[in-house]
Amino acid sequence: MVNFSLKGKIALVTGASYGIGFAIASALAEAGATIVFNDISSDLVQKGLDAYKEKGIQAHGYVCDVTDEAKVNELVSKVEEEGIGVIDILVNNAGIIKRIPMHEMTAAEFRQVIDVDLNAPFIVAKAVIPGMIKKGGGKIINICSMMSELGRETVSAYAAAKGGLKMLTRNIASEYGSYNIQCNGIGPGYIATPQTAPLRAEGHPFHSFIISKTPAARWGTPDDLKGPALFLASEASNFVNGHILYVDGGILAYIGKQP
Ligand code: NAP
Ligand code: GCO
Repeated sequence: MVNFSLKGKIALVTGASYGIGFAIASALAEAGATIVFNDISSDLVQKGLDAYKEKGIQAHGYVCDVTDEAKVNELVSKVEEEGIGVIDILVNNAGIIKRIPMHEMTAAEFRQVIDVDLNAPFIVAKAVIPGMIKKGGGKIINICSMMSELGRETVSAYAAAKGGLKMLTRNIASEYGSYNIQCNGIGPGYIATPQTAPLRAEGHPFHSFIISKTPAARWGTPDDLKGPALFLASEASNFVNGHILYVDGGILAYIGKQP
Protein backbone atom coordinates (compact mmCIF):
# COMPACT_ATOMS: atom_id res chain seq x y z
CA MET A 1 0.00 0.00 0.00
CA VAL A 2 1.26 3.52 -0.83
CA ASN A 3 2.51 5.20 2.35
CA PHE A 4 0.94 8.61 3.00
CA SER A 5 1.59 8.44 6.74
CA LEU A 6 3.74 11.17 8.33
CA LYS A 7 3.85 9.48 11.76
CA GLY A 8 7.08 10.41 13.54
CA LYS A 9 7.88 13.22 11.11
CA ILE A 10 8.47 16.86 12.10
CA ALA A 11 7.11 19.46 9.69
CA LEU A 12 7.97 23.17 9.68
CA VAL A 13 5.38 25.27 7.83
CA THR A 14 6.30 28.95 7.60
CA GLY A 15 3.69 31.70 7.97
CA ALA A 16 1.08 29.14 8.98
CA SER A 17 -1.16 30.92 11.52
CA TYR A 18 -3.93 30.99 8.93
CA GLY A 19 -4.56 30.75 5.18
CA ILE A 20 -2.88 28.22 2.92
CA GLY A 21 -0.12 27.46 5.44
CA PHE A 22 -2.62 26.63 8.15
CA ALA A 23 -4.55 24.28 5.83
CA ILE A 24 -1.39 22.50 4.70
CA ALA A 25 -0.09 22.16 8.29
CA SER A 26 -3.47 20.76 9.36
CA ALA A 27 -3.29 18.15 6.58
CA LEU A 28 0.22 17.11 7.60
CA ALA A 29 -0.88 16.88 11.25
CA GLU A 30 -3.89 14.74 10.29
CA ALA A 31 -1.39 12.34 8.64
CA GLY A 32 0.60 12.12 11.89
CA ALA A 33 3.25 14.85 11.59
CA THR A 34 4.32 17.07 14.49
CA ILE A 35 3.68 20.65 13.38
CA VAL A 36 6.10 23.50 13.93
CA PHE A 37 5.10 26.88 12.51
CA ASN A 38 6.22 30.47 12.71
CA ASP A 39 4.70 33.84 12.08
CA ILE A 40 5.88 37.36 12.24
CA SER A 41 4.17 38.46 15.48
CA SER A 42 3.34 36.86 18.85
CA ASP A 43 -0.35 37.75 18.38
CA LEU A 44 -0.42 35.82 15.11
CA VAL A 45 1.44 32.88 16.61
CA GLN A 46 -1.05 32.77 19.50
CA LYS A 47 -3.96 33.03 17.03
CA GLY A 48 -2.47 30.09 15.16
CA LEU A 49 -1.88 28.02 18.31
CA ASP A 50 -5.50 28.55 19.35
CA ALA A 51 -6.75 27.60 15.88
CA TYR A 52 -4.66 24.43 15.78
CA LYS A 53 -5.81 23.52 19.30
CA GLU A 54 -9.43 23.91 18.18
CA LYS A 55 -8.69 21.25 15.56
CA GLY A 56 -7.05 19.01 18.18
CA ILE A 57 -3.56 19.74 16.83
CA GLN A 58 -0.79 20.32 19.42
CA ALA A 59 1.37 22.63 17.28
CA HIS A 60 4.59 24.38 18.25
CA GLY A 61 4.58 28.08 17.34
CA TYR A 62 7.49 30.50 17.13
CA VAL A 63 7.80 34.20 16.37
CA CYS A 64 10.25 34.44 13.48
CA ASP A 65 10.62 36.70 10.45
CA VAL A 66 11.66 34.33 7.66
CA THR A 67 13.83 37.03 6.07
CA ASP A 68 16.06 37.14 9.17
CA GLU A 69 18.70 34.43 8.68
CA ALA A 70 19.94 34.56 12.29
CA LYS A 71 16.39 34.18 13.63
CA VAL A 72 15.66 31.34 11.21
CA ASN A 73 18.79 29.47 12.26
CA GLU A 74 17.84 30.08 15.91
CA LEU A 75 14.35 28.68 15.25
CA VAL A 76 15.70 25.50 13.65
CA SER A 77 18.17 24.97 16.55
CA LYS A 78 15.46 25.69 19.16
CA VAL A 79 13.17 23.04 17.62
CA GLU A 80 15.95 20.50 18.17
CA GLU A 81 17.10 21.81 21.60
CA GLU A 82 13.52 21.79 22.92
CA GLY A 83 13.35 18.08 22.14
CA ILE A 84 10.88 18.35 19.25
CA GLY A 85 13.55 16.98 16.93
CA VAL A 86 15.18 17.55 13.55
CA ILE A 87 12.93 18.87 10.77
CA ASP A 88 11.97 16.25 8.17
CA ILE A 89 9.54 18.34 6.10
CA LEU A 90 9.75 22.04 5.23
CA VAL A 91 6.89 23.95 3.61
CA ASN A 92 8.09 27.41 2.51
CA ASN A 93 4.67 29.05 2.63
CA ALA A 94 5.19 32.53 4.14
CA GLY A 95 4.74 35.16 1.47
CA ILE A 96 3.58 38.65 0.64
CA ILE A 97 2.36 40.44 -2.47
CA LYS A 98 2.33 44.12 -3.42
CA ARG A 99 -0.02 45.03 -6.27
CA ILE A 100 1.53 48.22 -7.68
CA PRO A 101 2.11 49.21 -11.36
CA MET A 102 5.82 48.57 -11.92
CA HIS A 103 6.60 52.13 -12.97
CA GLU A 104 5.12 53.31 -9.65
CA MET A 105 6.80 50.67 -7.47
CA THR A 106 9.85 51.74 -5.49
CA ALA A 107 12.98 49.60 -5.53
CA ALA A 108 12.52 49.12 -1.78
CA GLU A 109 9.01 47.72 -2.33
CA PHE A 110 10.30 45.41 -5.07
CA ARG A 111 13.13 44.22 -2.82
CA GLN A 112 10.74 43.57 0.08
CA VAL A 113 8.66 41.16 -2.00
CA ILE A 114 11.77 39.40 -3.34
CA ASP A 115 13.09 39.18 0.22
CA VAL A 116 10.05 37.41 1.65
CA ASP A 117 9.00 35.36 -1.40
CA LEU A 118 12.41 34.27 -2.74
CA ASN A 119 15.30 35.06 -0.39
CA ALA A 120 13.48 33.65 2.64
CA PRO A 121 12.72 30.23 1.07
CA PHE A 122 16.47 30.02 0.32
CA ILE A 123 17.33 30.98 3.92
CA VAL A 124 14.93 28.48 5.50
CA ALA A 125 15.81 25.64 3.12
CA LYS A 126 19.52 26.26 3.76
CA ALA A 127 18.84 26.07 7.52
CA VAL A 128 17.05 22.69 7.40
CA ILE A 129 19.05 20.84 4.70
CA PRO A 130 22.03 19.88 6.95
CA GLY A 131 19.66 18.18 9.41
CA MET A 132 17.87 16.41 6.57
CA ILE A 133 21.18 15.15 5.20
CA LYS A 134 22.12 13.80 8.66
CA LYS A 135 18.71 12.09 8.93
CA GLY A 136 19.09 10.45 5.51
CA GLY A 137 16.56 12.53 3.64
CA GLY A 138 13.76 15.07 3.75
CA LYS A 139 11.01 16.89 1.89
CA ILE A 140 10.98 20.54 0.85
CA ILE A 141 7.81 22.05 -0.61
CA ASN A 142 7.96 25.62 -1.93
CA ILE A 143 4.65 27.41 -2.39
CA CYS A 144 4.93 28.90 -5.87
CA SER A 145 2.09 30.48 -7.85
CA MET A 146 0.35 30.95 -11.22
CA MET A 147 2.82 33.82 -11.36
CA SER A 148 5.65 31.29 -11.53
CA GLU A 149 4.39 30.86 -15.14
CA LEU A 150 2.30 33.90 -16.03
CA GLY A 151 2.45 37.66 -15.57
CA ARG A 152 -0.20 40.25 -15.09
CA GLU A 153 -0.43 43.97 -14.37
CA THR A 154 0.80 45.24 -10.98
CA VAL A 155 2.51 42.05 -9.73
CA SER A 156 6.02 42.40 -11.24
CA ALA A 157 7.90 41.79 -7.98
CA TYR A 158 5.68 38.87 -6.99
CA ALA A 159 5.98 37.20 -10.42
CA ALA A 160 9.76 37.68 -10.42
CA ALA A 161 9.96 36.13 -6.95
CA LYS A 162 7.65 33.20 -7.69
CA GLY A 163 9.37 32.56 -11.03
CA GLY A 164 12.66 32.49 -9.18
CA LEU A 165 11.17 30.20 -6.55
CA LYS A 166 10.25 27.72 -9.30
CA MET A 167 13.89 27.59 -10.40
CA LEU A 168 15.20 27.52 -6.81
CA THR A 169 12.94 24.48 -6.31
CA ARG A 170 14.44 22.78 -9.35
CA ASN A 171 17.97 23.63 -8.25
CA ILE A 172 17.52 22.29 -4.72
CA ALA A 173 16.09 19.13 -6.31
CA SER A 174 19.15 18.88 -8.54
CA GLU A 175 21.73 19.61 -5.84
CA TYR A 176 20.29 17.49 -3.01
CA GLY A 177 18.43 14.66 -4.72
CA SER A 178 21.35 12.32 -4.05
CA TYR A 179 20.81 12.89 -0.30
CA ASN A 180 17.27 11.56 -0.62
CA ILE A 181 15.87 15.08 -0.30
CA GLN A 182 12.98 15.76 -2.63
CA CYS A 183 12.22 19.41 -3.34
CA ASN A 184 8.99 20.21 -5.18
CA GLY A 185 6.65 23.16 -5.55
CA ILE A 186 2.94 23.65 -5.25
CA GLY A 187 1.48 26.30 -7.55
CA PRO A 188 -1.92 27.28 -6.15
CA GLY A 189 -4.37 28.93 -8.53
CA TYR A 190 -6.57 31.70 -7.16
CA ILE A 191 -7.38 30.72 -3.58
CA ALA A 192 -9.81 32.47 -1.23
CA THR A 193 -7.53 33.70 1.58
CA PRO A 194 -6.78 37.11 3.12
CA GLN A 195 -4.10 37.59 0.44
CA THR A 196 -6.71 37.62 -2.34
CA ALA A 197 -9.49 39.27 -0.35
CA PRO A 198 -9.04 42.61 -2.18
CA LEU A 199 -9.61 40.81 -5.53
CA ARG A 200 -12.80 39.19 -4.25
CA ALA A 201 -14.33 42.36 -2.85
CA GLU A 202 -17.98 42.97 -3.85
CA GLY A 203 -18.15 44.09 -7.48
CA HIS A 204 -14.39 43.77 -8.13
CA PRO A 205 -14.07 42.78 -11.84
CA PHE A 206 -11.32 40.31 -10.96
CA HIS A 207 -13.84 37.90 -9.41
CA SER A 208 -15.74 37.23 -12.65
CA PHE A 209 -12.45 37.31 -14.57
CA ILE A 210 -11.02 34.45 -12.52
CA ILE A 211 -14.24 32.44 -12.80
CA SER A 212 -14.06 32.80 -16.60
CA LYS A 213 -10.40 31.72 -16.64
CA THR A 214 -10.88 28.69 -14.40
CA PRO A 215 -12.42 25.51 -15.91
CA ALA A 216 -13.57 24.58 -12.38
CA ALA A 217 -15.44 27.94 -12.48
CA ARG A 218 -14.72 28.70 -8.84
CA TRP A 219 -12.05 30.18 -6.58
CA GLY A 220 -9.95 27.55 -4.84
CA THR A 221 -10.03 27.08 -1.07
CA PRO A 222 -7.06 26.34 1.21
CA ASP A 223 -8.51 22.84 1.70
CA ASP A 224 -7.93 22.16 -2.04
CA LEU A 225 -4.21 22.20 -1.27
CA LYS A 226 -4.30 19.61 1.52
CA GLY A 227 -4.10 16.46 -0.62
CA PRO A 228 -1.37 17.73 -2.98
CA ALA A 229 0.71 18.87 0.01
CA LEU A 230 0.32 15.52 1.79
CA PHE A 231 1.36 13.72 -1.41
CA LEU A 232 4.54 15.80 -1.73
CA ALA A 233 5.32 15.51 1.99
CA SER A 234 4.94 11.71 2.10
CA GLU A 235 6.86 8.70 0.84
CA ALA A 236 4.29 8.48 -1.95
CA SER A 237 6.33 11.12 -3.81
CA ASN A 238 9.84 9.76 -3.15
CA PHE A 239 10.61 9.66 -6.89
CA VAL A 240 9.03 13.05 -7.61
CA ASN A 241 11.68 15.76 -7.55
CA GLY A 242 11.88 19.26 -9.02
CA HIS A 243 8.19 19.22 -9.98
CA ILE A 244 5.80 22.15 -9.64
CA LEU A 245 2.35 20.72 -8.96
CA TYR A 246 -0.24 23.28 -10.08
CA VAL A 247 -3.43 23.16 -8.04
CA ASP A 248 -5.36 25.69 -10.09
CA GLY A 249 -8.66 24.18 -11.21
CA GLY A 250 -7.24 24.07 -14.73
CA ILE A 251 -6.33 27.74 -15.26
CA LEU A 252 -2.98 26.98 -16.90
CA ALA A 253 -4.64 24.60 -19.41
CA TYR A 254 -7.45 26.94 -20.44
CA ILE A 255 -7.66 29.91 -22.86
CA GLY A 256 -10.70 31.18 -20.98
CA LYS A 257 -14.45 31.24 -21.53
CA GLN A 258 -15.68 33.16 -24.57
CA PRO A 259 -17.39 36.35 -23.25
P1 NAP B 1 -1.67 35.17 3.48
O1 NAP B 1 -3.10 34.94 3.79
O2 NAP B 1 -1.20 36.55 3.19
O3 NAP B 1 -0.75 34.51 4.62
C1 NAP B 1 0.63 34.62 4.47
C2 NAP B 1 1.23 34.27 5.81
O4 NAP B 1 2.65 34.47 5.76
C3 NAP B 1 0.70 35.17 6.92
O5 NAP B 1 0.53 34.45 8.12
C4 NAP B 1 1.80 36.19 7.03
O6 NAP B 1 1.85 36.86 8.26
C5 NAP B 1 3.02 35.32 6.85
N1 NAP B 1 4.22 36.12 6.57
C6 NAP B 1 4.34 37.15 5.70
N2 NAP B 1 5.59 37.64 5.75
C7 NAP B 1 6.27 36.91 6.66
C8 NAP B 1 7.60 36.92 7.17
N3 NAP B 1 8.50 37.82 6.74
N4 NAP B 1 7.95 36.02 8.12
C9 NAP B 1 7.05 35.12 8.58
N5 NAP B 1 5.76 35.04 8.14
C10 NAP B 1 5.39 35.93 7.19
O7 NAP B 1 -1.29 34.31 2.20
P2 NAP B 1 -1.91 32.99 1.60
O8 NAP B 1 -2.94 33.34 0.59
O9 NAP B 1 -2.25 32.02 2.70
O10 NAP B 1 -0.64 32.48 0.79
C11 NAP B 1 0.33 31.65 1.39
C12 NAP B 1 1.36 31.38 0.32
O11 NAP B 1 0.70 30.92 -0.87
C13 NAP B 1 2.13 32.63 -0.10
O12 NAP B 1 3.46 32.26 -0.40
C14 NAP B 1 1.42 33.07 -1.38
O13 NAP B 1 2.28 33.82 -2.23
C15 NAP B 1 1.08 31.75 -1.98
N6 NAP B 1 -0.04 31.76 -2.93
C16 NAP B 1 -1.25 32.25 -2.56
C17 NAP B 1 -2.29 32.16 -3.50
C18 NAP B 1 -3.68 32.68 -3.23
O14 NAP B 1 -4.46 32.79 -4.18
N7 NAP B 1 -4.03 32.98 -1.98
C19 NAP B 1 -2.09 31.59 -4.75
C20 NAP B 1 -0.81 31.14 -5.07
C21 NAP B 1 0.21 31.21 -4.14
P3 NAP B 1 1.19 38.33 8.31
O15 NAP B 1 -0.26 38.10 8.58
O16 NAP B 1 1.90 39.05 9.40
O17 NAP B 1 1.44 38.98 6.95
C1 GCO C 1 -2.86 38.30 -7.94
C2 GCO C 1 -3.07 37.18 -6.97
C3 GCO C 1 -2.23 36.00 -7.37
C4 GCO C 1 -2.41 34.89 -6.36
C5 GCO C 1 -1.64 33.69 -6.74
C6 GCO C 1 -2.07 33.10 -8.03
O1 GCO C 1 -2.86 39.46 -7.51
O2 GCO C 1 -2.72 37.98 -9.13
O3 GCO C 1 -2.76 37.57 -5.65
O4 GCO C 1 -0.90 36.36 -7.46
O5 GCO C 1 -1.98 35.27 -5.10
O6 GCO C 1 -0.28 33.89 -6.67
O7 GCO C 1 -1.43 31.85 -8.17
